[in-house]
Amino acid sequence: MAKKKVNPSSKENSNPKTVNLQPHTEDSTGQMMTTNQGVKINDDQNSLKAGDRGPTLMEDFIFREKMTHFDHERIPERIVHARGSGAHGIFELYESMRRYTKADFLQTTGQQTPVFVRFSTVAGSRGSTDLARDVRGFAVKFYTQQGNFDLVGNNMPVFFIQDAHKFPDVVHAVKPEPHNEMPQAASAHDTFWDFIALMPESTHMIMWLMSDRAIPRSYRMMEGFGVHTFRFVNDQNESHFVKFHWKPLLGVHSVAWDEAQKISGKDPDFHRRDLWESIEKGIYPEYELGVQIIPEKDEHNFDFDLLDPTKLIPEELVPVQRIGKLTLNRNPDNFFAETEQVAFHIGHVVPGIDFTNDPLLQGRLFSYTDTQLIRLGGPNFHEIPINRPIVPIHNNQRDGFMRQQINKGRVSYNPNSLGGGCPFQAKMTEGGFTSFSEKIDAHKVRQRSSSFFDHFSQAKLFYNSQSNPEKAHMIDAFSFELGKVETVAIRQRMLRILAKVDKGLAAKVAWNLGLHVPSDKDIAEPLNQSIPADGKPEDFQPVIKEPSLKASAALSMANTLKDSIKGRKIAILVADGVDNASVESMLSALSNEGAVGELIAPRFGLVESSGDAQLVADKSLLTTASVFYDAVFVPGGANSVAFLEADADAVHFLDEAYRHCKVIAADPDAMQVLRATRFGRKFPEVVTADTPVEAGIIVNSNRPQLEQEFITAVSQHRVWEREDERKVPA
Ligand code: HDD
Repeated sequence: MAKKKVNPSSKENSNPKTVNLQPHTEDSTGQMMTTNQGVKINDDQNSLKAGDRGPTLMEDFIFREKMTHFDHERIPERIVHARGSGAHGIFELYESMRRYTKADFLQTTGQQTPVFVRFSTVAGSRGSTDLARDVRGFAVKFYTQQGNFDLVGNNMPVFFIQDAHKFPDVVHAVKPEPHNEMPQAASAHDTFWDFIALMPESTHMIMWLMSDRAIPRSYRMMEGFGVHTFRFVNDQNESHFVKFHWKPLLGVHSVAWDEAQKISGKDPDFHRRDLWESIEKGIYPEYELGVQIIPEKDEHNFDFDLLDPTKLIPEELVPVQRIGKLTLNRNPDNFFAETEQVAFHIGHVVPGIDFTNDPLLQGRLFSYTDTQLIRLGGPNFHEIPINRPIVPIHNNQRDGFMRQQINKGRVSYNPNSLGGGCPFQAKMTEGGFTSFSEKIDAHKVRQRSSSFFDHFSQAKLFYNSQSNPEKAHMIDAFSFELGKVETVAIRQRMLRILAKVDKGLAAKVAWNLGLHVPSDKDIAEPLNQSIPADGKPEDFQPVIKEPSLKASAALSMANTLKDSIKGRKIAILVADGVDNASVESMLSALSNEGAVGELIAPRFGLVESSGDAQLVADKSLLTTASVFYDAVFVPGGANSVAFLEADADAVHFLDEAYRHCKVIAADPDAMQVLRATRFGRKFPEVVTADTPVEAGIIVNSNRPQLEQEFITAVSQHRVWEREDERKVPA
């Protein structure tokens, strides 16, 4: 196996996990082809035959080896989160957490820990679209000096169910229906909403799932959450409760639903490509790690249960402290070896981090190892390079399929005298893991605490916290999803649940579905829901209460960071005769802000500019579409403008960008291209610096002003208010 050459002074080599992966990394550059036994291969074109037209010989070990390996290439995909994309990176601590935890990687300011991150959708298969309306996984493996710590979170801070016992049910309900395996990567079907309408505890999560959070613009622009309440334990054995957050430095942004559906067809790898290309270009995705810390004594001070994973702690009640930064700076060398074989487990913790009795968390502690056993084929999956810790492993576990480690000596038990008692157990002071000694004195029961029965107050809090455009998107999302449900009774049941969150929301969805708005009497009726066989429905009804907060700013994407266009993609529509100076000036203004401008021409090849310079088209109108860009610029140049104005694809490009609320800028002499669109028919023919056209439409004869206004407008992400009046049928 040829080792990949590493420059000893390179950044790659300073990452301990990259160094740890090196002995397992192969690079065939300049090498001869061999069998898996290392025998050089002379002919990789033909099998061995009895005569050139005769049968293949059994003896052909080269053919047999090649074919057998190929026949066994596939492994089972993950039961959930099958579709994912990974990246390597570094976590750097800003602020020591020593007061709260003895976790080594959270002790010293400036300390760096290598990480591998996998983002995913939940419901779809491995080859499904990135743009499904779905939860996104955000799983981080920290390779710490005390062993691996996995923070296996999502981009939503709550979950569908309160008890892991219901996980197979919610997953069966959302996956394609078992009789006909439809639909793929979509929750818009009967079985999902049948289950949800019978599970009021899902209501809060459903609000998140029907919000724009479920259709992120990029993995770089979404939050992450550990969801459960965990524990930090310090070296005095004192415990604090902790919630983990990831806050993207580019803010939290989404695409429009119509855009998502189109991207799904035109580039189902959209998020994967965005992550890959950003890292290749050095525009590294960055997220700050936030913690909400709650002293043990405050456990019961909230109007919800800290152990209930359908609840979040509003940031107004417990602020999020940002304690470090995650930077993703290296793409994997091999998708299968790294992204597919990485095995996360919520039970991979290090001293200083511990669990709580959240019943969802407790059940997850079983499921993750169990699933790797079938998916990765046996108990040695921790030896797969991407899963290995950067510290050595010493224990008495032995053998099993695909064992890699060669354990020396005759001893594989403890206690022993023949091995000098090795490997030793580590004292607490030596970093030995000890579970937090929480006192438990209880009856063994299959029950749920009544403190888990408030299913609507935080769903209301979430809805009330949304901006008007966000609320409108949620109404559309519910209407779309329930509109795809064929069983009318399920739609009706769901409307009753929505009415308990917000009557206006229920009324608007009911209108779109052509159904009656649930009456007050309907709303007051006990809910039909899942209960144990001997349970009385009245004992299981949700507690109806108002949220203690009216709204929480952190829950709305409208309040997110909007100060940068770093990593944004801007389309520049050009044709022969385009004003070269305008294009160059815009490209450099964008690049100074870390954004990427792409020239889109009617066809590939060279574009002759008005200044006789030749530009190279990055994309042609045939191979790309407005849905891949955050904004559009139309430069001047008489011939280019005349061509684009008459080109249906160029006009459609602009109309669609407008429909998806994107910022559009143009040189004043390109005004006629805008006037050829559906939205620009009434725009003035002449625009100067003093005549604003419309929000999000930037035309200005003062060039520096035009660029500045464009950059500021793009940093605002979208002009959602434009949706109030749907002018364009795109
Ligand atoms: Fe899970 C994968 C996140 C509840 C059982 N889960 C998986 C992944 C993420 C999450 C991000 C993909 C990891 C990767 O990229 O390889 N899961 C969550 C979150 C949950 C949650 C944030 C609720 C707070 N999960 C959950 C429950 C169970 C599971 C309640 C079962 C009791 N999850 C699994 C699994 C998976 C998984 C079946 C499939 C593949 C894998 O583990 O490695 O074990």
